[in-house]
Amino acid sequence: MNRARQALRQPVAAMHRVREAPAQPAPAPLPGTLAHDALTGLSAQPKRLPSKYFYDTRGSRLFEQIMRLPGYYPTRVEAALLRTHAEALLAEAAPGDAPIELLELGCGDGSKTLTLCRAWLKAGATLVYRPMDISPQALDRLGARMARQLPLLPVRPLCGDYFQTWPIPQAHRRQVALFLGSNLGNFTDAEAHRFLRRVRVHLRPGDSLVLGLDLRKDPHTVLAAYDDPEGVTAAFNLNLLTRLNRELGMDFAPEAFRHYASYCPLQGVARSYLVSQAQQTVHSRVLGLAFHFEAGEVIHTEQSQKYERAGVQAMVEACGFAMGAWIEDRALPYALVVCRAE
Ligand code: AVI
Repeated sequence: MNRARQALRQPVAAMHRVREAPAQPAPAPLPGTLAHDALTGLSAQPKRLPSKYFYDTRGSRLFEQIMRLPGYYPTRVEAALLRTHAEALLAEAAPGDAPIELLELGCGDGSKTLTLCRAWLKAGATLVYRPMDISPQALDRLGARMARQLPLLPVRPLCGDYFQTWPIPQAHRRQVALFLGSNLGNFTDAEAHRFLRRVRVHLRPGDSLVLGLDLRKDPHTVLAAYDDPEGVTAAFNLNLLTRLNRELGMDFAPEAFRHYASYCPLQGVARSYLVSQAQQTVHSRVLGLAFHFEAGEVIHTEQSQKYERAGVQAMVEACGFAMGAWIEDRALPYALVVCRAE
């Protein structure tokens, strides 16, 4: 039931989180679960929800649509860089002719990597492609596509958490890890450092990590990427509430919230929010709790960091890498960065 309209007629809750009276007290959710993160995030001031929960089945489809939007430049620009600079990337990330184990952290639909692998095979590299993803369905789809479009490429997927499934390095092979799509930018600074350090621990000297990173540019261009007139990013953001309704027995009325995107050119951060359109109280059957929203109150749902070269160099060096090649699109600033494990 839509509590937004009902809440307008109720007295303002004194607290932002109210314990309901369940038949049985709800058990404390385990850290790292949606229940735990929603409980913590919706009890915080300001409220927040982690962006990793965007990607349920519908959210993943909406993200595929976002990547095709005219205003969402990162996917297009990165694909063009990989296509144009594939050979330079090979020489920088995997010099010499040792066989390469190409690990892709988060596999997507594989279209960009397909182009890269095709060019590397053509340049004479010996290559095994190891897409890593939490979703077995995504890996199956990708495997089928690769088999159809590049049958000469050996593909050996790894399903699960990157760091738990990371393959043991073999003496004669060089590992090259790919972390594309400016996915690093969705982490906080501390999370990005922790992630890079963990990658570094798994690589040996001579191995490398290739990052695709969105860079600072005209703020209007960045903002347009997160606030499309087609409304796809809004639907993607609001889908988070539908997911909470389904998985935590919540009664969010998505139409009582509105997508809001901002970009701070000083910090180089795009942020997305859901803004409560009325004073309302939302309940969770699973958590046995109610959460109060003032009209205009926001849930912070995503941040997308836009980088600059000096900051990237400091970050990768602090995490045990040496910065190698920096391949940049100057028209719509975006970079492929080779980070060498030394
Ligand atoms: C996956 N990630 C890098 C995208 C980004 O640009 O931050 C997710 C996204 N959110 C809204 N549009 C795209």
